[in-house]
Amino acid sequence: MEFKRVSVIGLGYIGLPTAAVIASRGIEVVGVEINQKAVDTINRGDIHIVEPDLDIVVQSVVATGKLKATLEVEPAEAFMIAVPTPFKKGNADQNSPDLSYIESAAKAIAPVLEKGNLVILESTSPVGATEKLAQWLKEERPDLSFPQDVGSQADINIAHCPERVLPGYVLQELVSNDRVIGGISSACSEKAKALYSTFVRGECIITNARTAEMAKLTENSFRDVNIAFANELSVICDKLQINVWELIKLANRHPRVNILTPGPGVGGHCIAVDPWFIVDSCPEEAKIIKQARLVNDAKPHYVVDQVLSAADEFKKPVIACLGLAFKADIDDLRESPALQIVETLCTNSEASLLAVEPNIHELPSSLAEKGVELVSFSQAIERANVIVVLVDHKEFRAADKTTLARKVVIDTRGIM
Ligand code: SAJ
Repeated sequence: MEFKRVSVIGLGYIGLPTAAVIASRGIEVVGVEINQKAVDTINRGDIHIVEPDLDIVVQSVVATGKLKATLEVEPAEAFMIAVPTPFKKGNADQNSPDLSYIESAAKAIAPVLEKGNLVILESTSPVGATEKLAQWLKEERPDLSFPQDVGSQADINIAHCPERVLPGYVLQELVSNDRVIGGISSACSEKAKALYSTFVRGECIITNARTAEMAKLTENSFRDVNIAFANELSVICDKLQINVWELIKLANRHPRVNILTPGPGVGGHCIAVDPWFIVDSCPEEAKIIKQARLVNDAKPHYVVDQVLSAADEFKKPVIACLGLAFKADIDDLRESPALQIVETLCTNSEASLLAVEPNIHELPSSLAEKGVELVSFSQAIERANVIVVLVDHKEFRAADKTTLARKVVIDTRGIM
């Protein structure tokens, strides 16, 4: 099965690297994006997102004409949908997935679909979303047949193949990770496997669409639950006056124990979102998964309380917050517990606030407007009496710890 022309719908953190990697294999790729600025940037050979080495790959495939970005969907043999699936923010303890971007993508693809085409849903999705995608396409194109069950043969092939790459390592992981491929029918799975085999060196494992959907949600929920365990331990240890980092190191010496690392909360666009898709489908059954979300979401508030009571000891408190990104060594501040903590401190404290974030040059307006200053590590240590470690960036890990001797240090990452 040869693919000459592939379309990727949504050129964001997953779609753009996927489009560029496929194009680098010599396949013509048409990337579809609703954001005109992103289209122009990509067609100039530049990128609008931060991911190591992606600029080099995009520049080269745009220069050779293998990748172009457009606003309008064009005919292709395969369509890969990589659009966001956020949740509709509800109450703090109930969030439902918003599939409207997938629905819009389906409506955009439908007019150009031809017999034999393959449509792949890459976006992280609740169980049943791939079947819904098939339904939306069918409503738009009653002239074509769509797969119903595992044994069916149809004009259009539909599969779910969730992305599983780690931000910061996307180009390596896109190629080296194993892929779970869940076709609505066996024929869909085989066709999708043929497409992924053009650029994936890991194994492509076939299952059905519902299992593939659940596999992705399970991976991120597994991590969320395990981080919640570590976060809960950190709060228990504070109360019992035990050093949680030493405790975890000791417990992890057991050959069958591997506790993750506590932190200021769980950020990013996946781990704090995906477990809710399982809770939304099975609210009565998903007890641990839901509780883990609540434990991790409560951690930033716990850190704020710790900082406020430390600052209370000073007449003129100066608080330095080390790190704003959602995890180490990246510049991504979106959905970051560190940012949430600094924003809350701005509102709840009279203290002067300093922020150190080696990966950005300018503070987000939510902090700049409230008088937070972006300073260097050494300036922060000199001026602050309370130091809060929020992200374990390499610069902080390498810092000379003796400079902190006379400070109150709240180390949410255990690096000091
Ligand atoms: N974190 C901790 N303690 C830990 C590990 C992580 O507090 O021991 C925090 C991080 O600081 C961060 C958050 O969890 O705030 C998430 O970071 P992460 O590195 O665990 O994951 P992401 O969100 O960058 O990427 C995840 C990955 N999923 C898994 O590792 C199971 C990635 O493979 C997925 O492709 C991605 O979600 C996604 O797109 O779903």
